[in-house]
Amino acid sequence: MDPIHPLDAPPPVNHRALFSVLIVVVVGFLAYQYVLPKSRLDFNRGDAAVSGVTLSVQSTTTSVVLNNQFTVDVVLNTGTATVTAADIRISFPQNTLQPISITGGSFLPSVLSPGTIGSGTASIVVGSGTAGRQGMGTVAMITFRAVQIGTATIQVDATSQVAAVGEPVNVLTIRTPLTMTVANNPPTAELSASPLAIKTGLLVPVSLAPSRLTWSTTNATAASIDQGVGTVQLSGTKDVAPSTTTTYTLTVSNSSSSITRTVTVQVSKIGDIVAPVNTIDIFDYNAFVTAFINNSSSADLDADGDMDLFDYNIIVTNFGR
Ligand SMILES: [Ca+2]
Ligand SMILES: [Ca+2]
Repeated sequence: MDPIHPLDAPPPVNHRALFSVLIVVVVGFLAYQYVLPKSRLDFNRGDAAVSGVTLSVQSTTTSVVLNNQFTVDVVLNTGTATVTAADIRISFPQNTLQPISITGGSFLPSVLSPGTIGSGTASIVVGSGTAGRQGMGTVAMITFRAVQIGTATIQVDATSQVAAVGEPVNVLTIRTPLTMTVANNPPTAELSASPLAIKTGLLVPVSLAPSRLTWSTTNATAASIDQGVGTVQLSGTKDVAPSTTTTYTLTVSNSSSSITRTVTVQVSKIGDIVAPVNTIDIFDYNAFVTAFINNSSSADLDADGDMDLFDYNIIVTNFGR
């Protein structure tokens, strides 16, 4: 027989190929209907306990100045859970931190129980709304005023609870506190001298006053001045009569920090009227005599209001020194 089919006959049906396609379709349908949904169900059922669910107190800084306010965040990390709600309970040292406010954060935006804050404790209950949340975000913000120098640890209480999809019990496993340091205000200080320039010499009349240092401070617990002055009150005055130009440094401190302030008392020789400075020579003598003739007050070297032989005595006694 001729195995060649006539040209006008239909092509032979490939039964084996059709059967293979049918098998693939049936297996795929069965897998879609039963196997894949079951595996998804197993995944969602959460047979293994969730882990890594953390409430932590966080802040951009761990130091605050006394009497200032600061805000910390309570941050939830959902770990492997899908979180729907959190009952957040915080404790803090009431001697150090004055409570101001607690509000809910954006991560669990529904406030289920309004925030309450009092001496040493704060709490709020927040929920996710229509769907659980995964990831990490702020669930509460707490504002305090620091009222005592020292350290203050803000704790997430063990009574805090977190609820998650598929979990009938509290899933909170990690609670992380935050320790803030309350520091004193930095001290401030002012230091001045009057007059800023004094005269000295072999013959220094009593009427030529020394320079008076005057200082004041705020937030300080200790103060001292160098150049032999030593420990001083937190504000006060002290007369000084250095023999040469001298810079005085006031050092002021408290438990947090210290600062310094300086002032320079210029000292020149009595009778040194004109340049060169600190040399009493014929030009100073000339300036004195000229002022004396003109009855100028610049000839009153001992500053007693009179221009007389005592002024003349000063310049001749110190001449050449
Ligand atoms: Ca001179
Ligand atoms: Ca005089």
